[in-house]
Amino acid sequence: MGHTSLDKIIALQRNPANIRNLCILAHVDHGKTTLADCLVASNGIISGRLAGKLRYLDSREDEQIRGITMKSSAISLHYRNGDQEYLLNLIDSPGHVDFSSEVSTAVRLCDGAIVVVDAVEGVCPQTQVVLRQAWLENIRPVLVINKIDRLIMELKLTSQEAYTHLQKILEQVNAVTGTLFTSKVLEERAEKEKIEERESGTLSGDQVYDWSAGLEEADDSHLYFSPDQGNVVFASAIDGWGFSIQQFAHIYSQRMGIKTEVLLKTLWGDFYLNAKAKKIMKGAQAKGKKPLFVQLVLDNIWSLYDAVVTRRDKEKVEKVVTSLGVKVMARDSRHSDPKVLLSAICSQWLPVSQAVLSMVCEKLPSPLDMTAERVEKLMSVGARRFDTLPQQTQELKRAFLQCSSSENVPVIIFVSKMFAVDTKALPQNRQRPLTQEEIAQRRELAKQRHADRMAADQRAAENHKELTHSGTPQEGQPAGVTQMESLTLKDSKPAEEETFIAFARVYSGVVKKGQRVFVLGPKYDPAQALNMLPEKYSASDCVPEVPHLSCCSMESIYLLMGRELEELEEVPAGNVLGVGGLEEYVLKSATLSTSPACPPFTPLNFEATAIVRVAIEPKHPSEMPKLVRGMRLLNQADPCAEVLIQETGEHVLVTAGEVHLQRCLDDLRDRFAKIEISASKPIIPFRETVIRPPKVDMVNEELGKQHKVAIIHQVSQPQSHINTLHVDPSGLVTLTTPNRLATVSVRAIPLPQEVTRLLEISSELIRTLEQVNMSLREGKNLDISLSTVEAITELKGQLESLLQGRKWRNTVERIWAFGPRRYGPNILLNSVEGYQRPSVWQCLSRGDKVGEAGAQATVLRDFDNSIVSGFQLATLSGPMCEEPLMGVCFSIERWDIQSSAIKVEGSSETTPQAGGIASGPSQARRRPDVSSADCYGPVSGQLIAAMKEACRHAFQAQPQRLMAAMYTCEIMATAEVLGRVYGVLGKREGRVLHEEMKEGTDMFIIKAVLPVAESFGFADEIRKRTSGLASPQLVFSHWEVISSDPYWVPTTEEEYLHFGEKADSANQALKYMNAVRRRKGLYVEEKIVEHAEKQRTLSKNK
Ligand SMILES: Nc1nc2c(ncn2[C@@H]2O[C@H](COP(=O)(O)OP(=O)(O)OP(=O)(O)O)[C@@H](O)[C@H]2O)c(=O)[nH]1
Ligand SMILES: [Mg+2]
Repeated sequence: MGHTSLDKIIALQRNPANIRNLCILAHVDHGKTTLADCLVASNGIISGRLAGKLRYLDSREDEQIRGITMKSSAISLHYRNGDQEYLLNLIDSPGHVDFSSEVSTAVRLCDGAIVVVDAVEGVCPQTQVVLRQAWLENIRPVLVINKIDRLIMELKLTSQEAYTHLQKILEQVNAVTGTLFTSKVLEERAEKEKIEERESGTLSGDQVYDWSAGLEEADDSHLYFSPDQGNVVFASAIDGWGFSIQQFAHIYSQRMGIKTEVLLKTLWGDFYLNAKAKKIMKGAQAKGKKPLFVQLVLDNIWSLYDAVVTRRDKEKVEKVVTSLGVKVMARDSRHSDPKVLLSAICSQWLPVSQAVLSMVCEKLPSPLDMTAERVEKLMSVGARRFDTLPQQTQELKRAFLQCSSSENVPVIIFVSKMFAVDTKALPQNRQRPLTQEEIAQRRELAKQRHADRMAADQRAAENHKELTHSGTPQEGQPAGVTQMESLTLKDSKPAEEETFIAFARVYSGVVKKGQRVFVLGPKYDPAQALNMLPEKYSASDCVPEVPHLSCCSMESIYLLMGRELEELEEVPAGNVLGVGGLEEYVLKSATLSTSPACPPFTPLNFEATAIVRVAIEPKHPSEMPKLVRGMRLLNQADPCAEVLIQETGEHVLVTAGEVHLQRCLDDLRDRFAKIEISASKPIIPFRETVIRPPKVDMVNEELGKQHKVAIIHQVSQPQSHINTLHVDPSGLVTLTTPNRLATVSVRAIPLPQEVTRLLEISSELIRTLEQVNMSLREGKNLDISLSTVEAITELKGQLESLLQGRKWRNTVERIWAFGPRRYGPNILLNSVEGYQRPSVWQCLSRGDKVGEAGAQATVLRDFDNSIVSGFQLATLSGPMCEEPLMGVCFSIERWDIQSSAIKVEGSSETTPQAGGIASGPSQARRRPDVSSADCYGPVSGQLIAAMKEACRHAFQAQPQRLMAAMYTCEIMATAEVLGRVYGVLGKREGRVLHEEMKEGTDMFIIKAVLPVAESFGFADEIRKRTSGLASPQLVFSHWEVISSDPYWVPTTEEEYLHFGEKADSANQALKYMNAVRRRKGLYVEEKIVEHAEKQRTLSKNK
């Protein structure tokens, strides 16, 4: 098949029923790009011989060198299936965890996905992740089990064993889908019940829950992968073959005279052929017969491999070739590598592109089949419910479902990422051969220009003459001016070498080149805008004053063809496209529309957490502006990388992992900044926490009671606070503001681990909660969805059940705030006697209990905010090395303000002083007069500082620990290299969680946790030590307390004996802490000269 022409593709774009937008998803190295090559080759874009070797869609140099894909890229293909012609917009995605954000950007634009699974490795961690992502975006998957050749050549399985193995893989994949489905059904059912419950009033107490209901009703058969459903292809992309059982059913129905439908049902499964009775019977396994699949399908392939590759049996091969009716070129059959001959035969006999593409056309939905459920999900952002959106917005749902390209529907586009291309490579800048007409036209133009120039010269000469004669300059101007203009035009042409193209899809309407559209930011609210804008407002009017809304014109639109772009005039609904000219308006993703009623789409689901940070600076300080510009471009070009300027002034780049980091640095150096840069060692994040006093010392000896007290007394009292700070032996810290008008007493308590974890995973929810509270305080009423309320109630319930016991009585009700940044994993607790503060859970008691809440009439005391701010500051950077705190509860036990302080502020007349009476006599005596308070500045500021200091001291009064970020890693390794993998893990403080053998292979899967701090170079080291046989995938998992105490000094006899006097050799926590302190320019307590005497003795002895 020749190269499909652009006109053909443009024609196909108009028929959404025959468009398939799909992506290829899989674990790293399972063969996505190789498969894509085969599909691309079927369109004649690359030669069939190179398919699988070229990896055409890996267009970056580093992708080719490393052999992994790093970005998703799209290509449009044409396919004829029977009498129908299809347009396939195919997106290849990366499988490496570091780039999983690229998968998110791809999945959003598609309706279906090809999930590729390696026949040897089976379901891997990333396979599960991509299945989940496809599920979350409601797109339909089909399965390709790739690398079947490895079962033959590497594992040397028999066809029967291979069949069992393939069955297992299918089971694994279906198990993942099953879990996703079950959880969804249960969730939906719970939701439905809750709504019913609300509608029908209260629930009767003794209702019986029937958990199985719902699962049985819901039809899930279409979800599972099964060859007889036609949604599974078995393939070897590298050898160019692949088949679904449909193909074999057709072949054998002709040959054996069995109906195709019968074969379709029986080719996969426990069926066998009874040759005598000429019947297909059930129960192959029980009777020890060969299943049909083995006999009719696998055996053929096995014998072909055997003849061509293993035995190189020329005669047999010739026989096969003639019986299959394929043509083999002489140079292929003579080639020294038998694989060449093999793929020449196979790719004609069972072309993989044919199998995969026909499956895609038949099984994946077209843009017209978009479900209402998916549309609602896309349109309802955050906590908002779809039915709370304005009427006009809800009407847009029809536009989505129709996917119409008529002139009167609004245009809706979603941009999922921005990518940079070399400006020279854009089609408008590309040089192309001219047609005869164009050449003629140009000739005419040149002639004209020449004539003009001659005339102008003549005129100028005359003018000159005139000038010298009469001295009037007017006449001479035009020529001079035009010259100037052409000069400035040339100069002002942007010298940008990178142009940003938006990776996008049209959901409704026709996109035209040069069209003006609204750019809707993620926080844009259509309800607000519709109120503010005049009716029938269009994007071509001037820029309106609506928050998060701007207008732009789409300067150029492109067809994405892998490495190349083709310029288009218009793109109808249902297609993937590239849009140029948005770089000023869109940072990473955006929604574009001609209708202001369109809501912004829900943000992409990113699976990866950006965790590796490096500080970057230019080699030559004068090149700073270039670096800043380069980093801005990089930020735009990468969906996951973050660029920020830290409080310290450093320029910091945050990436998902080591490989990602390397790619970002390369991009920065070679494309965006084009300067030499130097990057710091990765900045490893830590958290600071307190723990309950340990029961044993460092040599595992029981600690006595008096010892614990000793630890607490070690806390030194800094000079500046000598008069105002008091620490009591139980760890209660009391601090008075410098003007001695306010006093706070704070105690730090470690939170149970489960609570910390819960707070951590609920941070998004807590942020929503905080927003709701904020707007309640401002007297606004926010529409929050039922599910959000449920989620908050559930969080509260979970916290209550986790915080049990005397110490935590009523804690949950008394929570004052979360921190840092108001949603972090630390708690501020109100233990002030007599201070009834509105609870953070107040949004829950809204609605049904209005009267009750009103009756309680809890009000905030003055300066409540200062206490919260002080707590936020204290939790943002702790005293150990200024890293954020985690898992600490600060309980405020006393809080007094002298009434004069309030008068000074002049904020209120007479305030009820809850704790005022309790203020100590000493403070009362030293109470200064109003004028002297002034020199300390506003009370609120002093209180913030005092609160922060009090928290820090309270923190230091407890045993302090660092927390390290941990990766989980899954390593697949063969038995021979297992020992070495353990060696590397051990050296880097990794901990093996479990190890199991992968069924049917000699591979072990090791699951381990590893501190991020020790992970740099880990993957490389493992790969080197095992000669590439094992490669780990690191994913951020959680924070873990480092058990050693960084402040520990030996105190007992045994400890001296065990660790020596300095005892600084084994203290990992101290090492980490000092490294962080040094990086931040904080004071590090250490001796520089070590063992000086010893060295002298050594030299003397020589
Ligand atoms: N034996 C065998 N090897 C294959 C097959 N398909 C791909 N490979 C090899 O597997 C390796 C990875 O292939 P890619 O296509 O780059 O894998 P990928 O899934 O695109 O990898 P990422 O994009 O990095 O996630 C390459 O060395 C291919 O040659 C196959 O069918 N059989
Ligand atoms: Mg790839």
